[in-house]
Amino acid sequence: QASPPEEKIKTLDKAGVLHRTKTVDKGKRLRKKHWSASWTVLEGGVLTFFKDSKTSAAGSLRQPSKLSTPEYTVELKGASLAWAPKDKSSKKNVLELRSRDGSEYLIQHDSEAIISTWHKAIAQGIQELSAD
Ligand code: I3S
Repeated sequence: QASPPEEKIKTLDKAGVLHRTKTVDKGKRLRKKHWSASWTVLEGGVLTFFKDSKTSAAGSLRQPSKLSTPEYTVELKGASLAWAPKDKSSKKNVLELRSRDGSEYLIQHDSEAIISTWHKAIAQGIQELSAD
C-alpha cells in the first residue's frame, strides 16, 4: 500500500551558502535591500534561508531545523523563478524568486556554476509541485 503524500520521506535536494535579500513582502516593496550570506536548504518543495552562513553543513543536512533559526521559508508551490533583470541589482548571477504569496527574493552567488545548479534545482522543484 502506497503511503499518503504527507508521509513521503523528505529528500534533501540541495544545500549551501548563498547571498540573498528579500525585496518584496507579500506585495509590499521593502525600502532597502539587506544582502546577507545565508545557509540555504532546498528540501521537500521548500526553500529555507537560515539566519547565518555558519551552521555546520554536516549537522544541517541531518537536522536542518534544529541547528539554526530559519529566517525565511519559501514554498515553491506556485512560485516562479527567473534571472533578475539588470535594474534589480548591480551584482552578477542574480536569480529572482517570487512566491505565491507575493513576496520576492534575490538570490546570488559569484560563481556562475554554483548559481546555475541552484537555478536548475529550484526550477525543477517548482515544476514538480505545479504538476500535482
Ligand atoms: O537597490 P540598491 O539600493 O542599489 O541596493 C543596494 C543597497 O542595498 C546597498 O546597501 P547600502 O545602501 O547600505 O549601501 C547594498 O550594499 C548594495 O549591495 C545594493 O545593491 P546591489 O546592486 O548590490 O543589489
